[in-house]
Amino acid sequence: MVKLSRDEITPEHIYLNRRKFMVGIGSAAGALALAACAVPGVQQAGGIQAAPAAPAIELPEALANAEPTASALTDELGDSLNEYDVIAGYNNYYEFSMDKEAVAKLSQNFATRPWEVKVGGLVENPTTYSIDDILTRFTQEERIYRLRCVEAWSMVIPWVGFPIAALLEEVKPTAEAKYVKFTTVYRPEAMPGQQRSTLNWPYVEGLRLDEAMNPLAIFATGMYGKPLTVSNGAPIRLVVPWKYGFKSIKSIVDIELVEEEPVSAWMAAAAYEYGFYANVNPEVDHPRWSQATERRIGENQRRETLMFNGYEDEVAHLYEGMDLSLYY
Ligand SMILES: Nc1nc2c(c(=O)[nH]1)N[C@H]1C(S)=C(S)[C@@H](COP(=O)(O)O)O[C@H]1N2
Ligand SMILES: [Mo]
Repeated sequence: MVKLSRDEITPEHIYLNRRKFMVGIGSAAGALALAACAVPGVQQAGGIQAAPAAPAIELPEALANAEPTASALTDELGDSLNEYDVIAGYNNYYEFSMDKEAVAKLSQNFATRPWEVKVGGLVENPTTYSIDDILTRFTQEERIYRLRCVEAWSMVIPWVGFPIAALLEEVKPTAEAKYVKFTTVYRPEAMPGQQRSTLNWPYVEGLRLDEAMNPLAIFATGMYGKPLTVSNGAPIRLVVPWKYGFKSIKSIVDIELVEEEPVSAWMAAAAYEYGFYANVNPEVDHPRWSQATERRIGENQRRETLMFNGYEDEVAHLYEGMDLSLYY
């Protein structure tokens, strides 16, 4: 059981194991790709910067027992990373349990191999990928992001993954495609929560195509330099850091490009409380609680919630002309 104390604020067991972070060859193409995808914290004054190059990370399953590793102790705002055990042991994953501290144990024997992800709908190249295809085909890199749950708690997590855009560029959405719909695996015999009607299973989420193409939106396949735990959504989940955590759907098996706005599992359950956009916004309260502040796991004091969870510079342009108070 995870107990949160002040002692756990500092992640002591971060190993800056540079050998595992193979710095990619500094090709012009690599540098351009990095410049185009403005990772917060990476200064880009005056055009292309030589360093840091996006480090490629390999995630063989054998790394499941490795020490957690991360390239930094904090995010770009200076906030400490949460500890590996806390991130892996305090989860929202209703397919297993509504008790955040019960998910890790209940999910530990869930099989994530073999695993296929089917990508179809309004695309030129419908493709079914095996998870091992995905791990080798798309360059995996570290992204340290804040995760802000709609329940007003948050963490800082060093994910490993790759941009959604990289996968969409391979399957080539057609001109009619406006949204991306993501679906979680349906396996009620192995997911006890799916035997109850808390939500309409399987869990579904969606993004507008331009949101999905934003460089901050990733598929995560790892965390702290290791493969994802089942509790964190193994083998592949979404991470959309400027939106409430429920948008970041776990254990994805189906991706469909569609014309109409998808109805997410949470919209079907309570559209008034959990809208399609669900951008982190301290000024728009949940009908039942304030969103102005949050509890960072491991801290005692509440802290102020940031507009778009602190990623305003990267994503505000996506919502120009929209009345944000209407898009919970
Ligand atoms: N399939 C599925 N995905 C899900 C959820 C879920 O219950 N089922 N919970 C969401 C919520 S509410 C949050 S806050 C994040 C939590 O991610 P974490 O447990 O990796 O921190 O996962 C999201 N993705
Ligand atoms: Mo959440």
